[in-house]
Amino acid sequence: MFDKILIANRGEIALRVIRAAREMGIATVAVHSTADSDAMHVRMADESVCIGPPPSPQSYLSVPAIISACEITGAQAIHPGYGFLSENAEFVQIVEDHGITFIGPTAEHIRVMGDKITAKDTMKQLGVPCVPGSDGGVPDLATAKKIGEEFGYPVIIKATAGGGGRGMKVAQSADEMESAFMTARAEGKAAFGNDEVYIEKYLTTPRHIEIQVFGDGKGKAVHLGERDCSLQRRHQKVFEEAPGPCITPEERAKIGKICADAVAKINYIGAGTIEFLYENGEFYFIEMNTRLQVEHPVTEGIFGVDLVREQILVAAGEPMSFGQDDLEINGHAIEVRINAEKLPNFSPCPGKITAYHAPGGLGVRMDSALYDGYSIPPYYDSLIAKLIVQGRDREEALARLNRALGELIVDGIDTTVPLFHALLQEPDIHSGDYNIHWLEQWLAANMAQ
Ligand code: MV4
Repeated sequence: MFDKILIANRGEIALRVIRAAREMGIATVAVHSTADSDAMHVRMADESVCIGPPPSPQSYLSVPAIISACEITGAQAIHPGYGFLSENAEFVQIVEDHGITFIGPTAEHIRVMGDKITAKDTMKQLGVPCVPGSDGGVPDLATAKKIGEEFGYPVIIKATAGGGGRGMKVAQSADEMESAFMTARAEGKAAFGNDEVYIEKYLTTPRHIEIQVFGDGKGKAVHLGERDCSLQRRHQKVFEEAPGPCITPEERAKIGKICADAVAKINYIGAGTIEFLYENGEFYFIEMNTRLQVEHPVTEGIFGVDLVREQILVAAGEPMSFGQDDLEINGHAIEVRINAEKLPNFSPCPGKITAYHAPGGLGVRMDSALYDGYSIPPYYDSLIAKLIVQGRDREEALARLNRALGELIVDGIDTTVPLFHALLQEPDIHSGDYNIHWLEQWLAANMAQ
């Protein structure tokens, strides 16, 4: 096992990794920008290294600075958290070339899943159900129109390098194809330097259901059920839950086995998420994330496992601590993402926290790097806390969420907490009757500016 690991991240996820490492008796190194000298992850780690000025490209994304911090401190492995360098195949290659272990998948798996066409190709080969559409890239408009006729409108044109909803355009009919195709291409080129696109049948009212998988890199893999992450605003998740309110045990076992078998076959190592759209009882693969996700705590809650500990174990070449038969669902968990943002526009709202009190009690987990008197810097993501609640069933989890939100105090800045109080008044949230468009429609109707 490692003696010391470096965490190439900040905020709540850096604390999350430090906590797992500490329980394993592993020393931790925090890295930070000059804007984060007073940040909680720096205080909580055993050691820290300043790696650059506030802008991420010169600090949290600076590969030479992070490799140097590893060498100076003697850290044997790097945990990337999520975001930043977590899905950067070149970074992983450089880390390994320096004799440092990357706590995550191989550079090759990250590369394959980072390109959506190769990801879909791979998953299709492995027997994972995919959205009907083009077989790989679509080279020109004439081919795009043929595919539109073949699968029937509406279709969606997606940039293979796309992400965060960029490089994605819907064509409702043949007349819209030219503009949608050209725009998706241009956005792919501008945002990612890659103009390759593919086409899928557009699913109009799906849910976003993702399957958590975990592999040991030696041909063994398990699934940890699904999360329903349909409640999103501008491709940012807002509220996530496990298990999915509309997924039956039979559906879970079937799609879960397909996913676990697929990643076992490619010797996948560590945590991964296979994203699906779910409509009319069918799962359709869209993407795979090769990292620990923001919403991993809901899965940890219902299965009672520590996914970060497990990531560290397998990265060190040790066996996983559980198999599929050890995994059983207990109750229901919900996470809400609390952002330093001002409603109704969700405009970023950094600043000084003048009073802070975290909720507690049975079934409440608060993952946050906030503290009383902390100043949230303006340079990074606006996520300041994840409130995760668990109950024996969904209604109990929702009641606990309401209770915990009521206990939370974050003074001095605006947060998205009022949004969750409002959502808890909605019958559709209580019945679980929502899809990927529900939140945007609700915001348009209830938060009109
Ligand atoms: C789709 C889709 C409908 N049909 N693909 C959005 C970002 C990327 N992860 C995939 N996305 C979508 N792909 C087909 N064939 C609708 C979306 C989509 C979406 C997906 C998940 C969660 C929220 C969403 C909001 C708008 C569109």
